[in-house]
Amino acid sequence: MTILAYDLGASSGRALLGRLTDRKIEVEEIHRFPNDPVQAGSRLHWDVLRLLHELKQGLLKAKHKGEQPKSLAIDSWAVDFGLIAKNGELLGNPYHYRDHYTEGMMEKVFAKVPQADIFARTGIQFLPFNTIYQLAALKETDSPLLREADRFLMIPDLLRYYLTGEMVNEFTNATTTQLYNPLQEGWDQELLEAIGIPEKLFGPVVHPGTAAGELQPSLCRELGIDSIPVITVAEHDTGSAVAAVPALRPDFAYLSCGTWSLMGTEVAKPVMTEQALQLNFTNEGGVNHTYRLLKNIMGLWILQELKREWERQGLNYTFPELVALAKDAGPWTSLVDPDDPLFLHAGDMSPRIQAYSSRTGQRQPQQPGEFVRCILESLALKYRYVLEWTEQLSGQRFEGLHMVGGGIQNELLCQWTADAIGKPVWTGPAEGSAIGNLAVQWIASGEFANLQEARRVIRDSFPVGIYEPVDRERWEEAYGRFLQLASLPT
Ligand code: LFR
Repeated sequence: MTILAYDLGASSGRALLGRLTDRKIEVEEIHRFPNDPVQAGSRLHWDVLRLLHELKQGLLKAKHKGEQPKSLAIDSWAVDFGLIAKNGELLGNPYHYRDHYTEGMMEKVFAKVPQADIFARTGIQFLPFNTIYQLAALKETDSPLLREADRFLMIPDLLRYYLTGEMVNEFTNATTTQLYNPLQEGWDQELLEAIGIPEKLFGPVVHPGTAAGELQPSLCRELGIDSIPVITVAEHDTGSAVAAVPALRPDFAYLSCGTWSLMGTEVAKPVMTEQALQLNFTNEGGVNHTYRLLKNIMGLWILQELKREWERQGLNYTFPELVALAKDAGPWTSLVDPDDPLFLHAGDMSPRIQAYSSRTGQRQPQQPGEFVRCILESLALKYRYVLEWTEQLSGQRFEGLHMVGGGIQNELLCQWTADAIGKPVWTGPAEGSAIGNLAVQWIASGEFANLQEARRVIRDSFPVGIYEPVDRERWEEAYGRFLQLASLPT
């Protein structure tokens, strides 16, 4: 039985066919496309209609292979959204969460609702680009988009709406808005009221694995295909990635590694303690009413931006070339906290890394290899920090760390992560989000009884890489220095 998964990341998207044969999953990537944000004047947008075009290309490619998928589902990055007018049309082009329009908005919202209160209602970490601050920014500027809006749809909700004509808000993404109350299991109406966002925009929330319509007849005619049922999965890509972690025990730690690094553990109930608030951990909704107690770490974004910066200077390196340069560069030139707000927005990263290094009394990296080494070592050390706090907050001890996502192709990072945490790292699958997307479609159709069974089949279907920690003393010493210069709460 063939099914179709669309996985949209912050820099590229893909369509994959999934097949289940003899309790083994096979995936075939049939379409891959860039997802380049577009700067238009002072605003940074997602090109959502181009994404819809690419979804259609995926359908055509499946058709040309003679496939008629039994179902399809979409997952993407979180927090971003489109607003729909009364006539059913999209108002404007969705903003990119790295746009500057939310700057200073967190503080303004806290003046209306205290920060601790927002956490007590939502359990969600404070990131300046959360949907709540984006909507508050639209409200503050009296945006015509918000004035005219009748419905709020997150990116996969919106694309699904284009495919099916039905508007449904999906749970895992809904939680990332910081407007969803997991204790009341619904949109937090008092919070919405306090920031002046009309409740009517928000529809009922459905969980992953729900039937959410069929391809519209007009679309089927346009492409010359038969209709396909559309399913909600964990439409937040991180939710899908964690669904694909091939862990056999319930108490496991994961690191979903891509543009972002998302590290944490799966919990049955959100951990909404004072300490979780202080450490800015989050509780994002997952499959089967689970929650992901995790923390966002800036991830490979800084490296992606360095690569683009050098490209602008005419220096074209591939990622493997950059990693090779890092390997050859001397260790510990400089360490940075990758989550310093300096690194959040697009732009030249090398002067920011140099500024951070000077500010903290370290030598400035000069050569590309030194910059890349600085970022990879710093990420590994930040992983150690977040893993230790995940243990504390969840009251668990992890024997190792599961790494999933495209970032596992960076073997140096996997090894250094093992070295930094002093525990084995188990890698795979690299296409975590897409495989988690497929798995939930198979749970919905009854092929898998539950998430545990899905994870067992994923484990049997994809090889797991193992990295054992080495060089412990040097990493311990570096960790001490890292904590000091990053001034992290310990
Ligand atoms: C990862 C991710 C993160 C979310 C960030 C922004 O792709 O979905 O989980 O915090 O993108 O949406």
